[in-house]
Amino acid sequence: MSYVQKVMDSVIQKNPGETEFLQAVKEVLFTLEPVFDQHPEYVRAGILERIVEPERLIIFRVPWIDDSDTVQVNRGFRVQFNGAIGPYKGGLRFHPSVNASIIKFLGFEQIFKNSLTGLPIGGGKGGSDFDPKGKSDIEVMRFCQSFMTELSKYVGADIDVPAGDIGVGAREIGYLFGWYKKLKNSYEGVLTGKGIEYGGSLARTEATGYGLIYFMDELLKSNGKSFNGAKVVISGSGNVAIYAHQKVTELGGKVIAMSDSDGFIYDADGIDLAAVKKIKETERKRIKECTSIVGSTKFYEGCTNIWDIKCDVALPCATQNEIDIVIAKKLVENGCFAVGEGANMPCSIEAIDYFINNKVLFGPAKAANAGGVATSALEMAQNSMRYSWSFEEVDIRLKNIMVNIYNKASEAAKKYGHEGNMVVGANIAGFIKVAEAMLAQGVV
Ligand code: NDP
Ligand code: 2IT
Repeated sequence: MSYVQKVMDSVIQKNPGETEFLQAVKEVLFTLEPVFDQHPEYVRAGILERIVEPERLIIFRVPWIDDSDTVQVNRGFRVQFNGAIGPYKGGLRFHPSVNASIIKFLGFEQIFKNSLTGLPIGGGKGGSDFDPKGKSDIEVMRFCQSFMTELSKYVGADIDVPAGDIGVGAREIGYLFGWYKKLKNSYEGVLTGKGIEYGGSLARTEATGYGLIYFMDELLKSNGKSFNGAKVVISGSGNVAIYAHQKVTELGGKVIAMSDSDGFIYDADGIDLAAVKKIKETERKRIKECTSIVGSTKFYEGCTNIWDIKCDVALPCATQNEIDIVIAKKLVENGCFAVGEGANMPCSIEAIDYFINNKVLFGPAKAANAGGVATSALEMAQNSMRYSWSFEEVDIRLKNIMVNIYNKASEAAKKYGHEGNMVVGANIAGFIKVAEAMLAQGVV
């Protein structure tokens, strides 16, 4: 039995039923096999055995009172997965599906993604099964305050710096920041994704979507293709999806469909981004409402059917496991030549293998969506300096980071015998930096 298989078996045995976490570990581990042939010192130091075990997983009760004076209880999580190269860093997800498996898969992926950015940030993630949908602002505030009352014991600007993810945007970050400051009497960069007025970075809002397109543009250009004239389908209509749309359009592509968990909207003339922003960002309504603003836009129920639409480039930007092998086959059959993961783990392992075997240009999440956390690290840098850069300065840095990630992943793929395979390249490049840091720091 191979070394990697032995470690995988032990992870399966220690984390029963945690399907998302096991999927994320499996996807990484088997791509690392060539590394251990060249680096037996990693095996001797038990790097792999240590990296799959979170340094800490904190689970806590979050009680709060809703608008009808009823006590509600949610469950809060923070996983501090790996702190070898910097303070733990990663978003908070508020969604009813959140559990330990989901938080651990996200935290595990974050280790390698954060490493790829080239910036000093370790891997972490957190969240709650709280559902912000349909809650009043005051309910969201009460929940955030209760959540932070507990979380504040474990985070800090040099310890662990959370940010947004699904269900956590500027509103939630504001409430969380305000409560941390009150509890600790400390004005520090404990969270990123803050408002511009109180320490946020320009371009953080746009960063994940823009970064995805900068990465995919590099991948397309290196293979003689471009976004110019391409038909693009984007799932989701949240933070990542909206700014991916904006950048695709700037580069001459046409986004013909977007979705939320109810269904998708389609418009052959291109989805009107202003309408989506009004409905989703300003009014917090459902995507089907866009049809009342733009006559040519049609709504269809069922979010996974979005992948039946014929497109050149598919950008899953909603959630994990959106694209399975059946959908992957459909996309390839319809002529899709590139897939970029804006969401975390939106494609199953079988789907990824199918894309790669069929020469689809594939941008894996750890590389392709790293622009958000990279810009969070730039926010941390600006907070430390007590200074702020202009939008253009941050955007140029973001673009350089995404191009560097592309180059690092390409070089690692080539060096370890999988030229052109961005999955292998991103996993190996991300892993080696963390492995070297762990080796240097001894068994901790
Ligand atoms: P938002 O909450 O802003 O938007 C999420 C979007 O995805 C919504 O349209 C939502 O629809 C849809 N969605 C969420 N869960 C499901 C589900 N179970 N089934 C179908 N649709 C769903 O989140 P973000 O845009 O921030 O995050 C999207 C993805 O990108 C996530 O995978 C996240 O981890 C990843 N990501 C985010 C980064 C960031 O900086 N924000 C950075 C890197 C990755 P509905 O409103 O109906 O729930
Ligand atoms: O998945 C992710 O990289 C994020 N949700 C962003 C994390 C961050 O700290 O900005």
